[in-house]
Amino acid sequence: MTSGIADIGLIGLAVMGQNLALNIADHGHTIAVYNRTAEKTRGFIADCEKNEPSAARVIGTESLPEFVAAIKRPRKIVLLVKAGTATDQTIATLLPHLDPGDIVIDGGNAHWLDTIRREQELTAQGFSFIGSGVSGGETGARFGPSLMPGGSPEAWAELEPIWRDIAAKVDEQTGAPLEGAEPGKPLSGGVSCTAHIGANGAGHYVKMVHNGIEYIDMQLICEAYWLIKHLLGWEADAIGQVFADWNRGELSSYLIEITADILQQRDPSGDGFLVDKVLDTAGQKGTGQWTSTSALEQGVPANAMAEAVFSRALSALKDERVQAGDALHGPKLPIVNDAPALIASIRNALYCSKICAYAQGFQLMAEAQKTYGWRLDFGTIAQIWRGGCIIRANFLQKITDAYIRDPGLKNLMLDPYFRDALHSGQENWREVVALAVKSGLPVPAFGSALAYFDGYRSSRLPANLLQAQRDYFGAHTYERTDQPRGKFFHLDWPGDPRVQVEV
Ligand code: 2AM
Repeated sequence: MTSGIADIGLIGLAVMGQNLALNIADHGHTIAVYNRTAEKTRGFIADCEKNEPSAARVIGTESLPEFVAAIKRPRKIVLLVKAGTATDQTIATLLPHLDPGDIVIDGGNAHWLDTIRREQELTAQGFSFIGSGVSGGETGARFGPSLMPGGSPEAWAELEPIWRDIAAKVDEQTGAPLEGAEPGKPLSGGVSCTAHIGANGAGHYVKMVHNGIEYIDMQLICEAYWLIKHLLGWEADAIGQVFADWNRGELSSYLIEITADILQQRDPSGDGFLVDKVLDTAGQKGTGQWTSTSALEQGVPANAMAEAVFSRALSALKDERVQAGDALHGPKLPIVNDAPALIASIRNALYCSKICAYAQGFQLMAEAQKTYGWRLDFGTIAQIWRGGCIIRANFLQKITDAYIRDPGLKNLMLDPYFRDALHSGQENWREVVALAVKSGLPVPAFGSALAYFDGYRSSRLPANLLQAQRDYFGAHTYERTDQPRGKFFHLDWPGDPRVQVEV
């Protein structure tokens, strides 16, 4: 087959695909684009010609042979089609047009097991496959996403120059995201928010955990907002001011920043603030659920992450909750007089809970690398989340620092920086959770994060009783504290200890 002039190709011209294509073109790379429905390609090319400084580097194609012929070999072809069967269908129609050595890059939100399967299938046929997490939504895709590629090192070496160019950038010294890119004027300099994550599905797994962390980060912020609203009775804009203040300190992050904006937004179609009119039912697309399912399957205690998913599920039961609100009664709300003290306590509760939530996310990745045979670099993962993506935050630099201090760190909470933060914040954290419980205000994420902290630091837990129960009804055996690990015993309960047997 002929070799074309495009440096890379892209299939799937929905919003993410269009933005990523423009980002690639803005960085001086020629890109061929294709979409199943050709009208979309024509519309995109027409828009480009009208509005985009880099239009000359975007080649619209209307058939797969034309598309493939336009790309230099070995071809790099990015798929940004709907995750799931659409990806498999697209790959199936594309493969007959490719040559050995060509590289297919899936930039969708694929399930990592699908990515592992696809990588195996394509490799067996002489192609390469990279599953790359792309985080940052439309704006990220356009001006710098966080990119989490998984696949063979050889395939990554081919893709790396373009991926480094288009990724978000952070300041080399401070790790702060660089901003100010415009159409046709990409950023120059800075450290790119991309790195080879690992083999096959590693990139999509890490992207999924990013989303799971995003769920819990958002839920924690919502609980902080709810406590201030109900315990102090403040209007949304005043609470927005609290978040704006928090955004100047340790909590500084994209999600805190947008929360301050959202809370201060007036209703464009009526009185008051828009947030008070937004229906309290949260949607979800599934990556939070995948994260929690993966934690359950691997036995990783990521309880706060799961609570964030369950909280959305509970929120969706709006009609039931409205009925239950009449039927089931809680305590009266207390009057809190010392607003500054309460706000400072909630801030500490939020920060401590956030540390636990991230600790859970990193524990999950640590287990997954054993399960799937990856070697993940946690400091680098935190680093590439510093720019472009939804959970970008100063905090992530602290995580990178922690893994630089100790690459074998067992749990983030054990790092001196995070340990000190937990020690100094925990009194407030406990007060806030206790006050919420007494007031009947739900704080599932604050509470489960605290339970994780207390459980993790307990050298003994009541699982002694639990294991005895298991032995009682199911002869599941137990180990003894006064015998070496690995020796198992069974008792014919209820009975005399003398009939205990080693099994
Ligand atoms: P379309 O414009 O032809 O619908 C997001 O839905 C993107 O995925 C769109 O570009 C869409 O193409 C593409 N897509 C969805 N299902 C597809 C399929 N089965 N085959 C190819 N592309 C698909």
